Amino acid sequence: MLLPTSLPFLLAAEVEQALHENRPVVALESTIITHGLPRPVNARVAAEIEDVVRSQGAVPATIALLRGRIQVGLSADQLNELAADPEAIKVSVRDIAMAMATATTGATTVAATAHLAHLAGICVFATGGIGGVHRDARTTWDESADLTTLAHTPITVISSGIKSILDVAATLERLETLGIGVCGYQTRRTPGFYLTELPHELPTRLESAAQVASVMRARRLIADPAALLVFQPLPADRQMDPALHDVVLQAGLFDLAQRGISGKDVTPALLEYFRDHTEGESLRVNIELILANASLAAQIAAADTDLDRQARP
Ligand code: PSU
Ligand code: MN
Repeated sequence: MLLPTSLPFLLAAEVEQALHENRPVVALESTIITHGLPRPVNARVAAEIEDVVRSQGAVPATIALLRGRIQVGLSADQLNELAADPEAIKVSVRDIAMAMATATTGATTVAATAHLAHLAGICVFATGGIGGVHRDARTTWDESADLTTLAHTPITVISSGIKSILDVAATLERLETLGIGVCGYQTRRTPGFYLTELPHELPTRLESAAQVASVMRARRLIADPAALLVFQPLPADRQMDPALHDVVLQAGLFDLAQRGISGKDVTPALLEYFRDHTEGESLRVNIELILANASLAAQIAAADTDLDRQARP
């Protein structure tokens, strides 16, 4: 199934063929599987995400490092193995080479997935929520490497906006400073991951996958070096109860501070706190939004390859 190449990664045959034939491919991150969702539900969800991409006519390429080898596209067995592995580490861009050289198994964050997907020639990537500026960044300097990587990685990322656990206003400012493209999918309000909308306005609203593909094309023409973020909100009747959300968030931030949790453990610990204190609501919402994003990503990837085909004589 996997073909060895001279590239630093192994490309699943199906992914390689789709890229070669200019058919739609959607990259998927793996940290959400190992660190964002609990075992054993994570294995089922990882497979469902891939199924949704396929049902929309695109080829899924989940990215991870297996014993130090970068894999772009995992087999069902590899996906299950990764989901079940409690030792799998969270790999951001700076960790990729370390993991390669030490034969470590790790799951890639948004930053690392974006980097590797772009290296493999994949233009569209789906995730749950991107990282950003944490609420206490003024003292901790905790800002996700997702932001700096996306500033110089030309890929389109479909997510549910900025996680409400972050400093949303600061994250929007940083996205502007870093020149990262931001648009709401059929909305002008910032989606807040668990929540359908936050009060913050977005600079642009796009209406369709075809329109997103047109923006992608224009960005290529001007050699825009940054990513384009497409924020898709959950329907209002599917979001987490905002009152429950606010209570759990405050308690969770306090709990993390008490336990002295910092660095790369913050995001997984806060997501876990939500899971333990919302009776499954955060898990339901997390799963629904990632599936919705995978579906939209596949439609955008298809619109992008269509446009590309039309543009060629
Ligand atoms: N959103 C989720 N679940 C996750 C993440 C985001 O719903 O597990 C992961 C992504 O991989 C993202 C990372 O890149 O958290 C951000 O971590 P940090 O804040 O440490 O950069
Ligand atoms: Mn961090």
